[in-house]
Amino acid sequence: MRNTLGRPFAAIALLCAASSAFGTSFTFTDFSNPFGLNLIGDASLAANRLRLTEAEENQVSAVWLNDRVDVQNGFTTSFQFQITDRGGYIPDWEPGVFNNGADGFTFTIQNAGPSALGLYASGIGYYGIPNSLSIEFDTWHNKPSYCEPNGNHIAVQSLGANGNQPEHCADAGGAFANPTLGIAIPNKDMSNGAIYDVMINYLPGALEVYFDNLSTPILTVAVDLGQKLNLENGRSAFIGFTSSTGGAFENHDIVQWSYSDVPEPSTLVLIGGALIALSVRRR
Ligand SMILES: [Ca+2]
Ligand SMILES: [Ca+2]
Ligand SMILES: [Ca+2]
Repeated sequence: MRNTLGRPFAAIALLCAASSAFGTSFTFTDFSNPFGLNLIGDASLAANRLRLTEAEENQVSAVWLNDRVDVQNGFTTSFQFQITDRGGYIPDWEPGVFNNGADGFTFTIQNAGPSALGLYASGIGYYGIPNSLSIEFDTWHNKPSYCEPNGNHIAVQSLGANGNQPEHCADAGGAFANPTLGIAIPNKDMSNGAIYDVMINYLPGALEVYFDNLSTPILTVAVDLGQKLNLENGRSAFIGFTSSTGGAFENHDIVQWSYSDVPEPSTLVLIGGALIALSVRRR
């Protein structure tokens, strides 16, 4: 619930993307100006937020940054989400369990393309996207074949270059291996209408996911994106969000989002040189 992104910025969303030589860094303090974003499917803007899906049946969306970013360099990304107005179908296979509202959203890294879109409902908008890794914030307990622990979990999902899958176990028929690299159960209800903070940190070999508590990761997964996925030039991919609803639904809103490459020492020197050059030119 803390706003770790700090001081209130101007209302206009700010996108600062330097050339790849200097890394990529941007902050959307809100989404009044969605410059640089590709909204696909049912994604929309509502009250200066990125509304991945609204509280209606059978929605599916993706939102990608227009240009690939160098993820393999390492990055940190932070966002706030809020899930509201849950409703629709209530599951009948786990009586007494409060699980209405669906299906959740993901932060996804993919090199399938700038218009990639997965399946709705249990697919959370990432099911089927090849060459992807998704961190799902899953708010619906799908039937037992999905091996889901409940209707409120966070998981890291990838099948490498193959189409991604939302299950948390291998296919019984051998069609796919277990896509789950890690899974955690938050002790707070992600759909309760609160604004939650998320931070995701990656360095080659380790991906950390923080939820609500930004000092201790809820999930740490051993993964090297450059080995797991076919990245562009071995380094770059599209990043963004996916989401869906099914017979049950809720608003999935991203309130703000920031991203930054972890600069390499040589890049820091280059940035220093560029800033000096800029200050000289402006005199
Ligand atoms: Ca739910
Ligand atoms: Ca799941
Ligand atoms: Ca689910």
